[in-house]
Amino acid sequence: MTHLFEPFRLKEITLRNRIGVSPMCQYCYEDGMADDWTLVHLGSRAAGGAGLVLSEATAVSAAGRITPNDLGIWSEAHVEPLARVTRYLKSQGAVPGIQLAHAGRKASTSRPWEGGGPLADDDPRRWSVLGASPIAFAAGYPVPHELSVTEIREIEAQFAEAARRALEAGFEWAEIHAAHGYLLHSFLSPLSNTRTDDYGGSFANRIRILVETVQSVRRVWPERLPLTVRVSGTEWVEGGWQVEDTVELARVLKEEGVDLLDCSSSGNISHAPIPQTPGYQVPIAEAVRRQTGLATAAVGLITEAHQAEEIIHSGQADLVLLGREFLRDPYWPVRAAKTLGQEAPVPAQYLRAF
Ligand code: FNR
Ligand code: 531
Repeated sequence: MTHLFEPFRLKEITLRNRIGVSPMCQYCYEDGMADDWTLVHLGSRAAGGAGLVLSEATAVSAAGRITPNDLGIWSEAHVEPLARVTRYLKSQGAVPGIQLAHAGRKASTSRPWEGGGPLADDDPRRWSVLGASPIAFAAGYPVPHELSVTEIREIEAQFAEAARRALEAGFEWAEIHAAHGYLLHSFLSPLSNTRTDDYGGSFANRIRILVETVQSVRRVWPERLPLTVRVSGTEWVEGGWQVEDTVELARVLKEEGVDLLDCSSSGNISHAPIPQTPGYQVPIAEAVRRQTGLATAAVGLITEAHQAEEIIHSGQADLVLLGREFLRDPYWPVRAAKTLGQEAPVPAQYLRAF
């Protein structure tokens, strides 16, 4: 048995292999409602053999969307359309996961194929953006409203409410999005958080909103189900969030009942140089796993079967998450199994094709 195709048990959930679909925004929804695209897009990757299928960033409030067309779970109406998807994912042997998100100061933008920047001042869909401090993400972006403590607590409660709905919708894995410059990440970094109250300044203060969000979600998310966090393990710039901070944060989150850290990077500093080499973020997952014992997921330019196998075999991470490669090939797990001489998770209907 290769390591990549060994099952992975976390709490009472067992993934059939170490391969996950990384969250990937589709920006094609009306009022946040999952639809046929969600079913086919995620469903085909479950049929293709992924062990874990993570939804795209799913907004915990309308204000927390990146674009007007984000997926959402801010109302009860969102539950059944999502439940239709989780039922199918489970029927194909995959574990359905949801990424709970709030875009913070990077909200109210257009879709990538419509330019991707802030919605124009005269765009009726535009809304005001929120953040740790009145510091715009980049030139041309709006200066966010600095959240009050009361508003911070309201957002923490929105994450918990979203987790409750996610449970209702049949998700078995919840990931809190604290990466890529969105709301929770923007509190972590001293480059985007210059607050002088209990949510800014010291490391303990800058991680407070994330810790409190984890605590509020953990109170509603069953102990038997994995609760994970995606972080940007480094911002790739001096004076920004560093891998050492991530290791320290991981120690705290492990104590708070987080079961795995999903280790991405960047997204908070618009001009930061990001390496584009195979597995460029794997060392972050490795550092966290080796120094804290917390399970980790590695993500970022993981495209080849032997590369993925080595990441798991060498103990750099417990899971590999694939983004773009899974867009190119929903059946990547089948091909990887064939490459590694492993029994392939081929749907019976397709057996003659592989
Ligand atoms: C992404 N990514 C992303 N990340 C995240 O945490 N939540 C999300 O909703 C999205 N959305 C998204 C959409 C699209 C179209 C792409 C290409 C990427 C980042 C993604 O999950 C992954 O971390 C990166 O793409 C790096 O992995 P790959 O693509 O090199 O395997
Ligand atoms: C791309 C991205 C990856 C890593 C760092 C910064 C940006 N993604 C991020 C996505 C939205 C689409 C672009 C999210 O995290 C929601």
